[in-house]
Amino acid sequence: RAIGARRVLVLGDGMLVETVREEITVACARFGGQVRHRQDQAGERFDLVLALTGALPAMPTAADAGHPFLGSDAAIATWQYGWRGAPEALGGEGFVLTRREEVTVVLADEPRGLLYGLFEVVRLGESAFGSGLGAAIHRPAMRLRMINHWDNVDAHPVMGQVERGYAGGSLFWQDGLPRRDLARVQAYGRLLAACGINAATVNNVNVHRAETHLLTDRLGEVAAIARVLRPYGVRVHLSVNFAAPIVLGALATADPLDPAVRDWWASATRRVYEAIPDFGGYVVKADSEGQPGPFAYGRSHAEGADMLADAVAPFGGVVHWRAFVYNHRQDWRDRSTDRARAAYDHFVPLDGRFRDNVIVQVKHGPMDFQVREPVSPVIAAMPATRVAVEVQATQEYTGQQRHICYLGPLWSSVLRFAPHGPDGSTVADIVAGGGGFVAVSNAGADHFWTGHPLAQANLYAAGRLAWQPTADPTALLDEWIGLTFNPATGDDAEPVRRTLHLLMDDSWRTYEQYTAPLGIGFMVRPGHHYGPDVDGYEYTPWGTYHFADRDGVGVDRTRASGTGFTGQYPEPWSQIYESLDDCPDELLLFFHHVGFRHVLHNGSTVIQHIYDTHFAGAERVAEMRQQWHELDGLVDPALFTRVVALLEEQVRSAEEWRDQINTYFFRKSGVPDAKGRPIY
Ligand code: GCW
Repeated sequence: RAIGARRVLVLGDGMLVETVREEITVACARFGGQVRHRQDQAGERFDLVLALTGALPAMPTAADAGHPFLGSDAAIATWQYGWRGAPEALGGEGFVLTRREEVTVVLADEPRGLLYGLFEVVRLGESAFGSGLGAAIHRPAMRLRMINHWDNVDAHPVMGQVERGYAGGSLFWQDGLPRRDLARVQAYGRLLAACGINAATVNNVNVHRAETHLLTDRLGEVAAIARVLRPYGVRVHLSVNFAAPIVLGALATADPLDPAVRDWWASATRRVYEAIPDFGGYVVKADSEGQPGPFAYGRSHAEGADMLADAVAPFGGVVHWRAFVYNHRQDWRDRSTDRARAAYDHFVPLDGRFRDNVIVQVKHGPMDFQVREPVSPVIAAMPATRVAVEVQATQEYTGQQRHICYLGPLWSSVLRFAPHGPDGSTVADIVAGGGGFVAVSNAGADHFWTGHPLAQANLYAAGRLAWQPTADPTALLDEWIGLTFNPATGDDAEPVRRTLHLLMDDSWRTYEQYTAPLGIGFMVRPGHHYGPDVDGYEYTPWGTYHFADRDGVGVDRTRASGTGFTGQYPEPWSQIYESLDDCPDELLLFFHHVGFRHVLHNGSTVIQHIYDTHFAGAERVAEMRQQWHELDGLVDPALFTRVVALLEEQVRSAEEWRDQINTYFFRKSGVPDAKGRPIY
């Protein structure tokens, strides 16, 4: 409404400028405003001007004083040249937002910048038109802000249409066929642009048979999606099967050094670019959880990645090569294998051997998207390689979009982490210089996009943090609330805002409280990963995670007596994590095996902390259910009812976690709860 009720001038040409025009035209048609493509009458005034700098008059001269420029004479132009003369270029996606003589102005050098400027004005709402708006240059910290879909073409017999999807199926495919109506994909492109995301893979990193064909004979399906996302500045990338030359090309090998294999990829890639000229590149999960890779040919991951990098290089493409490589056929009796070590052990020796257009894509923690993990040591250990950090918006291990779990604070803590200590660069600095930020998508065909309507905030925060990693995650949540629960749609804004902050601000920590304690991770049911099962993985080939016995719990990852994982960190963290005294409480059991009566920095014993947090966490969820009920009648009834049902499940599940974890540790330790609460 803030824009749609106003007089707007849009200056410039290009597909994305057309998108901006279209957005404003629709808003104006709804709320009575007007949109113009040029100034028809001298002196005509506007409330909002969005202009490409190249579409502005050349130099403001005396003659321009009378020029009907933007309805506010040549002031803006003069000012604009002030910016342009400045050393800071706006870049391909940046924009200037300011207010001059009662006109709100967005200027960008490129159409993408104008699109992001539009969404910034949308975010600001009425305050974009108030005198308090200061001039500012906005530029994304990261060039690549990517979403990875784990969507399958054929519904997988175990994983379904979307691997780890909790949002009602794929936006792109259903039962082996592309969705015919791409209107939803178009709306998704708009949503992504509004969050600041500019790249997306559309298919699962586990590339099964049907999906392998997206590279060749089913490429048209990808091109159709790319066509729909393009006007929103979102480039499409594809997850590919490393064995594609065998599966699709009838070659006997996929050896990356074999000339026939290289030729095969070169010509397949050429055809991809013929169909999708702005194609982003490939994402590869190789030698990981059963996916094929270069190891089969005695080649390194650098040799594998570089071969694909050479294929996309002539077209400006990149290869995202995932560092999620570990032995998933371990023997639990073998105490020397530590899954946490694997990515570093495989990749750090290859630093400097990857082409410039290879991005090593690293999960934010050394394990697998647990509710609490240290930051992966790989991120700081490959200075000669472009590194991207990967987070999981889809809530595989954080409540599967049945639980409220706002992940902004978790991702923010990762991005702010300074691997070399407080004076060194942060994770955000490192990835901004190379590979950027990747989030596994939590969106699907669900009416509310994300299954749990409040999980939308995670998608939003992912994009916004990639744009501005220093942003306060609570402030981003506030933006999302403002954009989603809008008085224009009848929602009563203030109580909704208050209650949603109560429910969501600390929901990640609440989830942590009632699930796996003190950084230990997992304890989920094997396979689907929902709900508690303390020993579920303990004796499986996937890794052993907690080592609880009658005396204590935790994994000794020290150099002194454990797996040596602490040695993968630079100082000061290497020392901090190694030391039982210095290791932060929340990661204690990730790094150390301690007795149940070990005293934490917070003064509690490990066992009492487990009891206390589990009672507190489950109690908090019951309170959250109450608080949500206060919004009855204040938000869309369908959304209200959906969240009511999900909170019922969250309460049930939190109690189940509480009781299983508490009972397990009571039985192991024999130590009763100091407060005598029920344990079974
Ligand atoms: O978290 C694990 C998931 C797998 C996933 C894998 C990965 C796509 O359980 O479902 O596979 O990580 O990231 O490759």
